[in-house]
Amino acid sequence: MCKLKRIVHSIVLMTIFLSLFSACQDEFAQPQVLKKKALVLGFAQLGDESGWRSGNTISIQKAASDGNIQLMFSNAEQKQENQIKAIRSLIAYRVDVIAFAPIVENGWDNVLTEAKQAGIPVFLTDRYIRTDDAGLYACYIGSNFQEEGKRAARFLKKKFADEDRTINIVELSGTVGASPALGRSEGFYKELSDDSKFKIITSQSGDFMRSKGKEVMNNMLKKYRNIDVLYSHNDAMTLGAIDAIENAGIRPGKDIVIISIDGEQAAIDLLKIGKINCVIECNPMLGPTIVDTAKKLVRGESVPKNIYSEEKVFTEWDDLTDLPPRGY
Ligand code: GZL
Repeated sequence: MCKLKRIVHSIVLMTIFLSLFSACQDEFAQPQVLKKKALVLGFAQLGDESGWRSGNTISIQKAASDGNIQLMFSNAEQKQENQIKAIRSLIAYRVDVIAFAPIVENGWDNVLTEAKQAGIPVFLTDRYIRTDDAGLYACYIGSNFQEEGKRAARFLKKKFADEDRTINIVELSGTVGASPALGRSEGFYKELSDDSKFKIITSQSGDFMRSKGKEVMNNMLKKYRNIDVLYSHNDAMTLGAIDAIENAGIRPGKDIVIISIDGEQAAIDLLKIGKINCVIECNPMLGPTIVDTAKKLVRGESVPKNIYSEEKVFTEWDDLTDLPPRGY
């Protein structure tokens, strides 16, 4: 091989060597920037029974996406056993933190003890549990249901302030054993207890659902001829009850005064046209607080035991012209 060829050959070999070396050097010189693992929040939702619940779910899903956390979400379709199974799956998956809306107050100690033994923090949203061990959950995020019930009663006292006759009230209550149903009754009854003219002639559960609200109201109208007030624990049942009232040829909001809880757009629209007299807000938009609380708990920070929502009351006396869209 002539001298020139030998020189070209060695230049080519050197070039190949240098490019290989620099590639290796790149590999070692740039330590891999480990991608930070996204926080994993497991959420066991109770169902999809009302416009409130749909709004609550959307709020949680949007907040998880905005907060760059991974959400493992399940819907128990109104069955406690499904919620318990979902929480057990989240424990097995070893999520970083668990939140759930307990459909009823009782029956959670065993599964929450399992989560505690697995070292996974759990917090409650939207509904309370009844337990002797408050250490089983980090906090509660949601409404004060007794206060909502009291607000409903205060509206009635103002509405009937000038009447000294008996005021007959029928109560459409929520899911039996659920903390919003228990609290809304307790607060309502307590606030009315100092005025004997208010008489609750019956209380029946519509399970927070429109269809059952209509069915129960139908039966109440057949049994009681002298209903002055309907106190309904949520707007979904109220919409069903109004269908029944109108089918009976009775004027909702006039012949029967109606108080409803949640604050869905549909209820506000009926308030504006006089078919409902008072809407007590129950705020479903808990997503941002849920995500913020999940991050704090995973960082080992302490949080308040109860984080209550800010809520309003809308009445027939208010100017609702400029009220923004409710979003649920
Ligand atoms: C209240 C929530 C209730 C709503 C209903 O925080 O749990 O459940 O008032 C829903 O609309 O079904």
